[in-house]
Amino acid sequence: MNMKLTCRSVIVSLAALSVMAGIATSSFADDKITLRLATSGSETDQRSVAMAEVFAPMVAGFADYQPGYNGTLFAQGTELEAISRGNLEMSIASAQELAQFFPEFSIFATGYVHQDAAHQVRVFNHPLMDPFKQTVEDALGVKLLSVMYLGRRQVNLRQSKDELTVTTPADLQGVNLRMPGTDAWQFLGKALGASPTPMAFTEVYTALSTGAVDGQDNPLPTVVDAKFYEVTKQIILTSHLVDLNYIAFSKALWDEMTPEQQLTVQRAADAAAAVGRLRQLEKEASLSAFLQSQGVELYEPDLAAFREHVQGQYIGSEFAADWPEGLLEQINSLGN
Ligand code: KDO
Repeated sequence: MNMKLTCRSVIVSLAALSVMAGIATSSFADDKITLRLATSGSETDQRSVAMAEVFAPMVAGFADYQPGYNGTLFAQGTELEAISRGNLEMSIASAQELAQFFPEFSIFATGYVHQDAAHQVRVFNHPLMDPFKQTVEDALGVKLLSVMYLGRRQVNLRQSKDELTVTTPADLQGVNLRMPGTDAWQFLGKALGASPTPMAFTEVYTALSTGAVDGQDNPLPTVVDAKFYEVTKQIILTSHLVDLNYIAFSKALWDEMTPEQQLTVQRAADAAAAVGRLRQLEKEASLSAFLQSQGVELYEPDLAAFREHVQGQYIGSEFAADWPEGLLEQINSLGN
């Protein structure tokens, strides 16, 4: 993955591709298929923007892209079942949600495993991923098209650093940390040393503002996009999970499409994921100064202590028991 490509050069070349795709399929322009995408993310989140700016135009020759943001189409965590039942065509899914159906997916949601965005891409495109993709298609009727970069998750607290300084996981004992609702997320919250509270993403801002929770974890771009900085005072740069999402697509709909349409949808998903990844990385590298200007303190804890403690929690856990033999070593071998 040439991560040096600028967003503009990628979009310009993709626009040319979408024109060709449009020409190639203009004869089907009348019977367009509807592609509703459900996400709990906002319209301004970089994954949403990339889908609207890159994916939608590339498939416009035969498909009408209709995104539903902020959980308005389906509540967070219910999207995959909706696709499986034929009530939805696409979602921005997570390994943690897939782990609810297929426990072995928890390895892709394990703290301190993926090293960076490029590692995520190598893992998703490696043959080791094939049985995972096949299982999801066969058992759930969902096709995982591409991997999206969500970013390095950090611990974000209401308390100021003076009120609560976090150096090691022991300092998070008793902290009521909101985590998304699935078991894999709750386990990660405990592995960090905190007391996790399950809660949908769309409820987090209010819970932080009222003190219903002490904090949440998300990458810096999400903290800014969701305005969590308005109701929190510190960010501990744990980078405990280099997080990802998958562009999930209805397998039943995929099987009805022509090979040309399938190729265009696959290319559009890969292109949107690539543009979103570049933009998210750019944002992640540039937001600290803005957050500090908003009164949020950012600092690194004892990263070795966090890494050792979190990894120690997974070894021998119910989650690790579900991982295919040798898979963690394979994933690690694809790292830097
Ligand atoms: C969240 O709920 O904290 C999370 O970051 C989990 C992700 O898997 C993903 O669902 C994300 O929310 C949403 O896309 C909102 O950014």
